[in-house]
Amino acid sequence: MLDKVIYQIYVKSFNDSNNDGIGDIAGIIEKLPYLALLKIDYLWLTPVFKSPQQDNGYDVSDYYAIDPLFGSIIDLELLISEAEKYGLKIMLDMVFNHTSTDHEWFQKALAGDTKYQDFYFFSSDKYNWQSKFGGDAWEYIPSLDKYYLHLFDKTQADLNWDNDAVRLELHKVVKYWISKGIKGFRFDVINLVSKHQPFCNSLGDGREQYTDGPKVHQYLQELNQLCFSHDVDFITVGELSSTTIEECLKYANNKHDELHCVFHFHHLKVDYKNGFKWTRDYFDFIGLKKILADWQLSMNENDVCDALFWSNHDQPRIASRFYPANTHVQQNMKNKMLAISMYLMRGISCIYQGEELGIKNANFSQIDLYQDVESINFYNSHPDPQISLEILKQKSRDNGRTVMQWNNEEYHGFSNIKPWLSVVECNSCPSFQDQQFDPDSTYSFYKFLIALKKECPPLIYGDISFEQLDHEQLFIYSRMYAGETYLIVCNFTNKTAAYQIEAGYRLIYSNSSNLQDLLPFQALILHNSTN
Ligand code: TEU
Ligand code: CA
Repeated sequence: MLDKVIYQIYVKSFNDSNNDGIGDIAGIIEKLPYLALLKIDYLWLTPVFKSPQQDNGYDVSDYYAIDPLFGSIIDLELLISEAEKYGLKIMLDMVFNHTSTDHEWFQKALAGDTKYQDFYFFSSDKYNWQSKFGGDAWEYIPSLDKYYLHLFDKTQADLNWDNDAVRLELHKVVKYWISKGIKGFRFDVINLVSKHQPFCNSLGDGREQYTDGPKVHQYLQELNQLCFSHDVDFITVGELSSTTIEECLKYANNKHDELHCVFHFHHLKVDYKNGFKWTRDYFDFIGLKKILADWQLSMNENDVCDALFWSNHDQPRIASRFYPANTHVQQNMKNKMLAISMYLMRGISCIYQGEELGIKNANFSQIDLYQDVESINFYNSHPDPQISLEILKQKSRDNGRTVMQWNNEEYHGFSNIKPWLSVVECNSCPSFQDQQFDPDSTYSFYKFLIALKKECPPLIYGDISFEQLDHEQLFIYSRMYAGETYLIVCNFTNKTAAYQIEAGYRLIYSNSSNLQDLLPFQALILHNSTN
């Protein structure tokens, strides 16, 4: 499993086959040759289920139906069978912490059906918890004189997993998609499903009342036992909000009786000043290294599989993050350095669409261009529109959601018409067309790196160790296996760093021909063998 590569497709923005401005399943089928060339193993599709799209599909109104925006069940079946011809397996994104308030269950609850009210959390009292998207997490329904819980948008009502009937329904959904040939799942915010009871007010924003709650491991073991295929190719990834290493060692334990691997986000909060997302121009490099080292070492020691990732649809683009590159050459080196620094660690590599092209942040200069509910809520709650726009340029989730840049046309070859979300505001945007045949491009490098890892057992199975965690510029780690060592040295900064290759090491790769110290964003892969 440690050798696998997952590629995340944000379906809405990948490829639009019928020119309505919205990416679709048939569009993914058209691009299977592109995906196969990258030599990835799994395609994780963000939710394609029926949804009012208040949170871009993370608000599901029918777990059995494909949203017509994306196509039909026939398209999905075709994708599964066509992908198989290329050796690619499909993973779906299951949003089980909540449903859309348009879901039949919630609608029945609203109409007064107490059976379905028990599918959610309805309460006569309200509590002071905050929604992750801003504002209160308990919403009042006058007709019932009750409040219901929504940890995200108010159209995303939290499901009551303590109700056996709810878990049974969710198991049915999982089994249905497995029967269609789905080979894995990503479970959205799965560590929030077990809430502490009885409810009470929080001293903070409420998160201690539901994060890694009392029965979460029991519920995941049950889901695993009753539903998961024992197919060796089957993969489950849990998305975990504000979790801990200790809990993750349980979620992804090596018996695999819960999940196979875990997404956790501490390393992507190192540019949150004082832990607060909506801030600018801050990057704690030493903090980043310590987080990566802590997690990697614990997971290595306990034989637990980590998910390695820099980006997803909730994150700004990694090419625009951390220290800025000053020239195109530096940007290209930075993209490669970031890929080396992350994907040669121990775990499943998870690449987000467009990362392999070095796509940058949206850089939208007007608020009307934003679509993301969280970004709009933030803007509306901030006193200074100019400052909040600048912050959105760095932190908005829409930065990661602009369309794939297939070519250099107005809409990047994504569609013939204006896409649902505006394209990146930039002068010369990196595109597949420009990079396809350029051996020095970010795209060519991703292909090289994926292939390199697959060929080198030490980079897959090797133990990991870290050096000089206090160094202000360099991130250094080694992977060791059967007498072989790979040493990875990355200059994370836009300044030259002093470094001398140690005796006995052979250079496997450098993203620059320079070997006198390390240029800005230079990275080395070195090898030493005692065999
Ligand atoms: O995200 C969970 C989550 O908590 C975040 O990454 C969230 O976007 C961040 O806290 C905001 O600052 C998952 C999905 O990936 C996201 O797209 C959904 O909006 C969310 O769950 C609700 O389903
Ligand atoms: Ca379309």
